[in-house]
Amino acid sequence: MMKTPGWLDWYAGPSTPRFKLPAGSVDAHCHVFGPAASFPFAPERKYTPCDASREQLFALRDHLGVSRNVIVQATCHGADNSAMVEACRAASGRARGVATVRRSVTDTELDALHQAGVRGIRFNFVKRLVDFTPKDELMELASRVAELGWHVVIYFEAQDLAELWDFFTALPTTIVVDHMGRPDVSQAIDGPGFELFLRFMAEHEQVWSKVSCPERLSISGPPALAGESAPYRDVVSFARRVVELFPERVLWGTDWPHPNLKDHMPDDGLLVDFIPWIAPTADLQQRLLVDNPMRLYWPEELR
Ligand code: 0GY
Repeated sequence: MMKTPGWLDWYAGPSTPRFKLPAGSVDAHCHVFGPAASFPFAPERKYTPCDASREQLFALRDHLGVSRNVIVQATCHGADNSAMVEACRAASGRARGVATVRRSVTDTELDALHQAGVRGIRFNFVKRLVDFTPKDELMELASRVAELGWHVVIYFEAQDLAELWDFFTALPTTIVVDHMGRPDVSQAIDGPGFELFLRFMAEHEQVWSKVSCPERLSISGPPALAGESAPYRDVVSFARRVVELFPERVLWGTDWPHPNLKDHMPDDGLLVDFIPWIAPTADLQQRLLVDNPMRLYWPEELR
């Protein structure tokens, strides 16, 4: 299948991180793409990626020293969750999933997703990735999955938060924001955009955030060589602020295989080395990487 022109393949041979992840760490945001020959991409997709199989994801997991994955349905697979579900099944309890479902999904299908390890659904408001879905349809789906104890993952651009605020805060589930709501890191950290996001979290205890994707948000980019300075240094203060203000409601993930990046493909080892810059103490690291994702995705193991 023809990839989208200019599509960057994921970084083969990631470096070995210097930062040693705590035992039981979870990569709470990653994807699988196809392989297209077994799991065709959705006709309504906005991009055609490279293949990125579950075996390759599990190899990365082991290389980085991660214990578990949360595999998020990517828009290129639409509402056909098969590639993600089969990856969860193949992980033998070491993966959970976040699905995309439409209003037509049956209770039996939701139960089957739950059996496979799915614990959430994703609502995507990024216009370059998906067509618009009416909010009443999304609210209906949220109410249905609330009964299963699932949460809703939301992906949006910073400039759309004000308009979506009332809808988000009316959702009847825990809400997990992708990539800190995509702040503009060229703006001041105490500027109106990021202040609004911090207020969104401060005023709503059900809202969690992934402090992921520095490579997507950064303007400075990675260092030329992984060295003394922080990778993606212009994102550090933003992510660190979220971790320090809301240590019990943050998650971290690689976002492998990094869809739609135009400038560079990140070294996943460097993304692990970003963590101590944003979660500087062992206590913050333990919560970010282990305690929080376990509470959200594997609560039965904590009882
Ligand atoms: C991400 C980011 C992107 C893509 C998707 O589902 C997707 O297609 O989420 C993006 O292009 O910003 O989190 O993977």
